[in-house]
Amino acid sequence: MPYQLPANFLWGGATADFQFEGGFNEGGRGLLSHDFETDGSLKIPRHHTMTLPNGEIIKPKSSFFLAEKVPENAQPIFLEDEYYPSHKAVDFYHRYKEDIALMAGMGFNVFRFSICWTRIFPTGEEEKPNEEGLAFYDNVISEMLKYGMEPLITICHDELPMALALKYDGWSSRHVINAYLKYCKVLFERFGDRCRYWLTFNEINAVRGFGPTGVRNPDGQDRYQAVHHMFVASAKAVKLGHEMMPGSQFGAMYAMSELYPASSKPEDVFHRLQARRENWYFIDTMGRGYYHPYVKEIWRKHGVKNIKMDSDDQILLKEGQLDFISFSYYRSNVTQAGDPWFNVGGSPNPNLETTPWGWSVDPLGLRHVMNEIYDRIQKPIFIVENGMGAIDEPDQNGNVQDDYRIKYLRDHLRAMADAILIDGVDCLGYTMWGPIDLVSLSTGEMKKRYGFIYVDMDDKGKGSLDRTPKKSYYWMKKVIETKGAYLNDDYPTP
Ligand code: BGP
Repeated sequence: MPYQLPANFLWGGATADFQFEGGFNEGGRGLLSHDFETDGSLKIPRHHTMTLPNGEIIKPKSSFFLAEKVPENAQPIFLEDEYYPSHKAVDFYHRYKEDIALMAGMGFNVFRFSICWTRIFPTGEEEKPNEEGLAFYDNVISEMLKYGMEPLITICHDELPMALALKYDGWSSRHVINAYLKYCKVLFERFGDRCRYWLTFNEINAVRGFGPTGVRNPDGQDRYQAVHHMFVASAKAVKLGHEMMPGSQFGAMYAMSELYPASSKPEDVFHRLQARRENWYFIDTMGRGYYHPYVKEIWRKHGVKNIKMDSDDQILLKEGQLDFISFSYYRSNVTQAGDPWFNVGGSPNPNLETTPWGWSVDPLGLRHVMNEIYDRIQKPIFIVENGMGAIDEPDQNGNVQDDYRIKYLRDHLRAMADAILIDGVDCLGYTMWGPIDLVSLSTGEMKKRYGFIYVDMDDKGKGSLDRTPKKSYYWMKKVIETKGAYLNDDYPTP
């Protein structure tokens, strides 16, 4: 079947504030938990820098997948000999006009970005929002609309005002729901007339650690309690958003790698079902509006004794259901009976090639995931992150010939088109992760690049920060221009 996607299909890119903006102490912005995260690599995990009352420095691991405990009396501290990538990131804060123009040059009709909570409420609890922060996003949105780019706004991308983390133990407290709602209301008031698509949380099924949730003991009981509060916060935001902005569309975003049983042994296949439910837990509850019976078994496995709920929480979940389901897809993994429950994501798929960061490349897995979600929830879906983190070496003229990225994207876009055109999946759009190179979330590196546009900067923030389109930029421009027809075999492929 020829690849030709509907005229209203949304094509674009996706970013997150603390990986992209920089300007961490400008415009009245308050501190985020991420501001205290160092850089790292595949071998050396990123860490927070903190201090104890006796002056001792501690460095808890900041990986958002791992549950690392943070002592109750630890306070964040900046150390002179550490590099903190969020502080400068790649400087979108000062270069947004140039960056948006570059993205518009590829024909993007959507751009997903996240609003930095502490630009709007520096500690999360001020009575009035910070006007300078609102003005920044106002300018960003106006600039996008100038080029016909639809905003897709992530309200909270794995982040929390540091003040809320320290004061309330983050999302383990219901107080944070009120702070989040206050923040949402301001965004809806200011931007609601111009922004239709909203995501309440990013990868809510993956966030566990202190960085994104502010929970110091993110195991079992506390984690699932925090997640319940996030479910309620999301539902309230959706309800409020629908009231304040008729016609608005709400999603939340889930990390959805493909997951296969390691073999056809019944035990492995059943284990896969159970491991997958660790993700369905989030999508089902928010997408269908209620906790399913299987959640009891999940709580039992994680040592959860009791989730405290207010009497109207269940009604809220129902009323604040999502309009669409959005997700990130990068790779596939395998799982087998006996794998520990903290490793629900599985291990790299041995049948596939991997990226330099060990992520298995699996385009068909994307088609499978799209079908799985759509079959289950029967609401439109939106692929809001996908892409290949690779090492790009500019040639002597400063150009990057990234044929490997073109191949990765071509194969994934074809799989996506198959799911839409052959399987009948209702998919609103596709936003490639990091259209302009930005800081990696998992490792804090700069050399793990995703972009169509090269940024001259190294892992320690050195470089001119100049932007240069890569070969993939011109390729993707053609794909968008032809609404996917450029994916057909009659066009040149690398
Ligand atoms: C997702 C996050 C993004 C992003 C992406 C790529 O988990 O939502 O913030 O960074 O993954 O991951 P990484 O940056 O670790 O390569």
